[in-house]
Amino acid sequence: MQFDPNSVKFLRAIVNPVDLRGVFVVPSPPVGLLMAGRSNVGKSSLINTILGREIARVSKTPGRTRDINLFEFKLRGDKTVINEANIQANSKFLLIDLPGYGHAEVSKAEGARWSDLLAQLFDILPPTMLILNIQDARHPMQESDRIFLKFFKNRPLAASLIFNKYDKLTTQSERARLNNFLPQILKESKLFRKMYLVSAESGQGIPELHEELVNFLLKYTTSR
Ligand SMILES: Nc1nc2c(ncn2[C@@H]2O[C@H](COP(=O)(O)OP(=O)(O)OP(=O)(O)O)[C@@H](O)[C@H]2O)c(=O)[nH]1
Ligand SMILES: [Mg+2]
Repeated sequence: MQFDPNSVKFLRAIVNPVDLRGVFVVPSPPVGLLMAGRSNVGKSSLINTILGREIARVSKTPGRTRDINLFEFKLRGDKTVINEANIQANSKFLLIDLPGYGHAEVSKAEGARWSDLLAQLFDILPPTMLILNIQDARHPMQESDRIFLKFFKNRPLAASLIFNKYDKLTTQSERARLNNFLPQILKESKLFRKMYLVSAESGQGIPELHEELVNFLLKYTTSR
């Protein structure tokens, strides 16, 4: 199974976090992916790479994605294999692009708005949504990342950590530095089921990530 680029649709932008209730507090909660990370780490770029379609706005100016953007997509099955997964192929999945956090020029009011949004979001986020924390491979686990992780630390939610812009680690010693740090991150946070080293730009590491995402999505559609 793969992501079906032709099925990708922008649904809407949410400005008021209260409107999240209409998305999650429903009889059949959505199955999907939630992208969160510091400003400019490449969340929107990764969405486009994962979905195979230029749908999320990419920008050189940090803090570009200000609203909560909702997208819909489907998976596409291998037509030669008639199995349960193919039957599920018509299911619609949800992808959420959260505004970036940790932006240096954020005002106090904006910071408070962000905390309020996260508190409300993690109060109602169902376990059928996989949290993808995107970090910059050059700057792992910044203070704002640690603050973000605290919001869902004690909740029964699944999360994976994605280091994007891996292509920017051009020397062996830079790559070794990050790799040596990974076990410590896993141990320290105990939140992540998996970690990925990827580049939205070069496509490096994306097939492995695809596989986990598809498995997660199918697990929840087939068990319904
Ligand atoms: N070299 C490299 N550049 C990348 C990669 N992913 C994203 N970029 C660049 O990083 C910048 C920010 O990308 P976005 O996808 O807009 O980042 P974002 O996390 O959505 O940013 P906000 O919406 O502002 O929080 C753009 O100039 C992208 O082209 C990558 O894997 N490698
Ligand atoms: Mg963005």
